[in-house]
Amino acid sequence: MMQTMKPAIPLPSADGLWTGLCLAPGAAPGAALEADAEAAIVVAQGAIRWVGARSALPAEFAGLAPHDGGGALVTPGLVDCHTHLVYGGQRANEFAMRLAGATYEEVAKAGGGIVSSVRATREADEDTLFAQAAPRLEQLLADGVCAIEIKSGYGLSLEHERKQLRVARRLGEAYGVTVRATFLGAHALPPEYAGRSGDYIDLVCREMLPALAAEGLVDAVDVFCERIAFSLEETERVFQAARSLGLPVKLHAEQLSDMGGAALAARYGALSCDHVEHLSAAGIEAMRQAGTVAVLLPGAYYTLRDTQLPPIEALRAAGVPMAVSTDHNPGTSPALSLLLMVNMACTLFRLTVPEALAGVTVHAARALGLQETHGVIAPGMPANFVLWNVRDAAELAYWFGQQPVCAVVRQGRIAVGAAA
Ligand code: DI6
Ligand code: FE
Repeated sequence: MMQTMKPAIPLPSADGLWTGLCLAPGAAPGAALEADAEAAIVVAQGAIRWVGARSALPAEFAGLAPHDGGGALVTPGLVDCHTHLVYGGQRANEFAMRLAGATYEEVAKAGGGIVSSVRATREADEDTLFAQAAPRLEQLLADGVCAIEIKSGYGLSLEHERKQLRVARRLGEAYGVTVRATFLGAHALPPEYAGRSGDYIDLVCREMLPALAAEGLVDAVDVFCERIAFSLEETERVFQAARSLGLPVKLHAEQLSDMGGAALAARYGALSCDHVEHLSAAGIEAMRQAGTVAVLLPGAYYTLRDTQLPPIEALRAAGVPMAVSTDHNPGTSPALSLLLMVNMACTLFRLTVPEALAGVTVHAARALGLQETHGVIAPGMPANFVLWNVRDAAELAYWFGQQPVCAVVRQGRIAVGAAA
């Protein structure tokens, strides 16, 4: 089979002593050091061994191979916790339709929308899908992303969903990046099941999900619960199938209307409820109790020129963790910069800078069930961190269209930049 992946050039190891660092607020919660104190990170065998004030560095690490950070600001590797990165084609034509006044729902009803990406995805073979997704992944990685979720949902049959999920796995291997593959078979009704959504949900629950899970292709299960997609009852059937296989769930919830999806998802211990523009007070309370993360997707809000803001103030007051993600997809969020989403989360949704940065690190990791390994810089975790060419963490939210990365350590390797 033709392999369209990049040649495997081994990246340099990040093992050694990193100095000349300034830790961003919240980057290393366990490390006690004063603001502006020089920080150091020890990486051994690809994992964080120690992090703290350089002045407190244990003598045993002093002689390790040096990496000079040159005063860079350091954050944990970013986590993009909601993407639909693997699909065939693109949908710029719909952008034009919407500019002419059509709504997302009208475009979908006119045969465009998700179903048009389904057509293009079914027509593409695995290598083609890989080759189309790879440059998009490279864009996200250049922004400091070290872990990413990739959903299926443009195949809508066992064969084509498998193809998407296999590409997601291959991308993770080829680029040395943590990939969580989420099965979103219940994303849209495939045309061959028109008028028979119950039968399609049967197929999802009885055939597609068990087969793909048995092949090790599924880390979590998602559903698009919406008027133009699947009902609350159908969503619950998929959740039951996931539960019987021991798989965690998440939900596209209350994006276009309040379906009560968040409360249902919380009852199933969902990792996250995503979009949540129309989330109710009852939904927030259910998420709080279940420890479910609210994933905010400003790229989709912006693209759809939505005016219904997610209930940020109420989520904040309830202490529901808020993550921020690109929702990269060809219809409603063709976004390829997680840092731009940080800017938009602040500007459009009025998150504070620390909230937005937590949203693409610690809370995003939790939205994927990766809180033990990603989202903060802590001893024992794989080495994933980013050196930024800025003095102040607020600059990460303030600039837009800029790429202030100076180095990325991903999975213990220097993936971007070569800090000496
Ligand atoms: N919500 C979204 O934002 C994407 N899917 C979903 O359920 C949109 C997918 C598309 O339009 O292709
Ligand atoms: Fe989405």
